[in-house]
Amino acid sequence: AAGPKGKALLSVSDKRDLAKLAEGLTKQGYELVSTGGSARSLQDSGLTVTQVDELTGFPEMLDGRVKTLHPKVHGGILGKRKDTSHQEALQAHEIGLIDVVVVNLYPFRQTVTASQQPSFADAVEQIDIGGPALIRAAAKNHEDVYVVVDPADYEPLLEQLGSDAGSSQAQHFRRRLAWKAFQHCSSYDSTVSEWLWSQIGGENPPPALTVPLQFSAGLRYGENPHQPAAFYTDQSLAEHSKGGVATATQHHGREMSYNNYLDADAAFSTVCDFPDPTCVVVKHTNPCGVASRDDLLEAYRLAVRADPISAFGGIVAFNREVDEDLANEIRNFRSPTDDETRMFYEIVIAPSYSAAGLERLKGKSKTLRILEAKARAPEGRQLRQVAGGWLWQQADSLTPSTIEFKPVSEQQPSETQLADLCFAWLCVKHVKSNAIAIAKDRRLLGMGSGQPNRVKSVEIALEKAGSNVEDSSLASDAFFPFSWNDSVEKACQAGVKAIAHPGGSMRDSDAVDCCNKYKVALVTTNVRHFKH
Ligand code: 93A
Repeated sequence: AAGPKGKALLSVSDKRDLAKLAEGLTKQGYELVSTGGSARSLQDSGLTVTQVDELTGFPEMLDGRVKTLHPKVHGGILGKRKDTSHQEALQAHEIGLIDVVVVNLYPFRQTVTASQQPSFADAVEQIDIGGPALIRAAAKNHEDVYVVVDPADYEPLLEQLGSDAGSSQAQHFRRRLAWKAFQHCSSYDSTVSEWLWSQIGGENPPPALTVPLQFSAGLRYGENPHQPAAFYTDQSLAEHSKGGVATATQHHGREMSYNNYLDADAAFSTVCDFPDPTCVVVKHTNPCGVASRDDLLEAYRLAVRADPISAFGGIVAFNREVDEDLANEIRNFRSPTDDETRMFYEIVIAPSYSAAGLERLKGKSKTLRILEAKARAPEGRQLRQVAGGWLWQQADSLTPSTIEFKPVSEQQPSETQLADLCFAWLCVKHVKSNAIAIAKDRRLLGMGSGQPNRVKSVEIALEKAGSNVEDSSLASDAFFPFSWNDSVEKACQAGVKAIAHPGGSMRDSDAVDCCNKYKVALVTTNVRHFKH
């Protein structure tokens, strides 16, 4: 017979805190009903529990595929308490009411994202059917039933059960539980669907998108203080392909802000694209300092000097371990424009830190955010929101190693110039369009970003490069349009000696003529790197 308060059905894979909850329920007068493994775990804790097959009069069958899928279970959950015909039907079929349903599902995500990949059949076996049916039934009938999917809700549940079930507060609580319950099922189904999509080769574009997003953290605010904001992680990522800012570890500093996430992501994705030891400084998602050197410390010095004013308050990213010497340098570096001021950064992000390096860096300031992140290849989906919809694209995974730099001018680029062009090309890929990058000797000298006309971006990049522009190389993220004679000629006149652009403009030959006039090497790449 049911306890004086009613029946509670417990069927969980994650058995965390289960005994504590069950004890609380028993104390309050609930009879416990449970499936095989959950029942065993409760009995081991010395609790009295009814097996679900006793309740249904039907054995668990098909290797557990059918355990709770039975009218004695679902009738007891779904029957409306205040509906006489429902109550009569339940009585006629000797179905007892179930008032509390506590379920969490087979660990499907953990199974398919484990470093040890399961077989297809083993993964399929982890698709929970009866569990979601229980959760959905209880959530639908939340007017009368409490449904709990998250161990964090066990305590609040026990508290609520101790007070008036008819109060508006209790009703609000049950609605909240129901909302969470459907979230749980929906995220679960998204994971199953994403996995099946990957198993059939990831047909592109996916005809339907179901990204299982998991709440990760509330943020103080969004881009501006009047905008509420939060951070969600993508649960579909396989453990072995995790990486990037979303799975970074924060060792030190103030909590991450909305803009911090965007900037740290821009900085780390850029730096991870470079093959040699590299430092990238980002401000407002644009790389304003980039340098590659065999010595990471030297790369850091050069990257910051590219544009020290912009670097102040920026994000510094590395693609190699930060050691003690480098940490000391970051700590003590003075602004090259003002000897009195030590450089201030929002974030340092790197794939690893030596123990001493991390300690030194922590000493720079209380607020400096120190992040450790695994590199993440720019593969897979990219989603962006527009009013009323979402855009999907494959991430831009092209790097100079897969691009042919084809000379089209009389002047052929030297080996050094080709290397500089590759470097500038990698920089320009990560700069907002219209993007121009000027580089020399594996170092960014100047960049122009986000200007609505390309000539302006060229002017800004040249101005930033200043007197260093002599013998440098310039990359343009898209071809020079009709205004080529402004852009190309300005660069040539300033002293740029090699230029790379995608080519493909109707006026391409004009750009070639201009370069020939100034004895500048022009190469085309046949690919472009718009970044909007
Ligand atoms: O195989 S199922 O889809 N068939 C069912 O009828 C069923 N009922 C509950 N899986 C089912 N469950 C799931 O079993 C629950 O969602 C829970 O995750 C798990 C608990 O099993 P046990 O108590 O045996 O450990």
